[in-house]
Amino acid sequence: MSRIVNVAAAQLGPIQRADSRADVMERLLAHLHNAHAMGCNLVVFPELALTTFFPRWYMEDPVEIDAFYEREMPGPQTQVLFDTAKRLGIGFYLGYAEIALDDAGRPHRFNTSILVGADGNIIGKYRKVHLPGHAENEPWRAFQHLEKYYFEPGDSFEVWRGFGGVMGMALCNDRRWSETYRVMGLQGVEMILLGYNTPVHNPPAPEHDDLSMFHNQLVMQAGAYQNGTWVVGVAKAGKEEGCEMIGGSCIIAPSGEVVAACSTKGDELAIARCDLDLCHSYKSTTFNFAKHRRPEAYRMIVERRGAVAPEA
Ligand code: CDV
Repeated sequence: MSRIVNVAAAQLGPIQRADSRADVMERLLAHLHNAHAMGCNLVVFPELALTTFFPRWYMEDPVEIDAFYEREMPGPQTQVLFDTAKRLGIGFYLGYAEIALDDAGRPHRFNTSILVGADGNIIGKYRKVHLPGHAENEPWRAFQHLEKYYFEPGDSFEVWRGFGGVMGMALCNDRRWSETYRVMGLQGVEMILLGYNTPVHNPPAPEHDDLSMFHNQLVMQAGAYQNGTWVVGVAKAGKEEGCEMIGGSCIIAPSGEVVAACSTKGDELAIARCDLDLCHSYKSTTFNFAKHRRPEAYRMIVERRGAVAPEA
């Protein structure tokens, strides 16, 4: 099987609250068609790609809240995406808000992504592990970030066989944590797909605002190089409901080099021909984990959560 994946980072411009699922679907379908016309076989959409980034508002009405979530995937409004992808023979990664019912019928809400193969079947599902922001209503902020209120955290980073290689998924804030990449690296990941919604302004640390694009690239390039994997990072960008979000969607090689990038803050494709065999020279030399890693020196990574400095 070919080890070349022609990938499109399918950046979206803003999705306003008044935009319907049908409006959004038209934009996703346009991306699928354009990517297919350019010879791509995998399209990567952003985090929460079907709606506006609703965790910026505190809501209490369950009907209002649940309107942002998908109860089934594919569902009545998303079936067309699966059908079109299958007809074109193109796979996709999609971020969305998920409601899942447990055995007792109780709802659980997750910030989720799926990987869909060129045959239209779901290869894997990932639920966001690192939920940033806060759980309480903090109305004094310019905008809120209530992911800890709206979602339960996922509990694992898995990888799946697909597209001729080993594929992994992550979502937004996950990209800032080296553990995200390393846990997948330890499972031989060759391409990590990652959607994000990142405001330029960081209310708890406005002194970081000027560095938001730098940090975006820094973490993804480091994660790619240190694990010898491709990384495809895709933004929902631009001014959404008054909140300015970074763009900077890009495709990063296992060398850590950016090989394709979006230049606008709107709907845009960045495409690259990704050879999964390029992972090998990093995974077998500098980052030959079996040869060079020393897990016995890393125990604190899993045993300790917060930092504890020695007493003065
Ligand atoms: N959607 C996110 O996870 N956004 C965070 C913001 C809050 C900083 C991010 O890490 O980009």
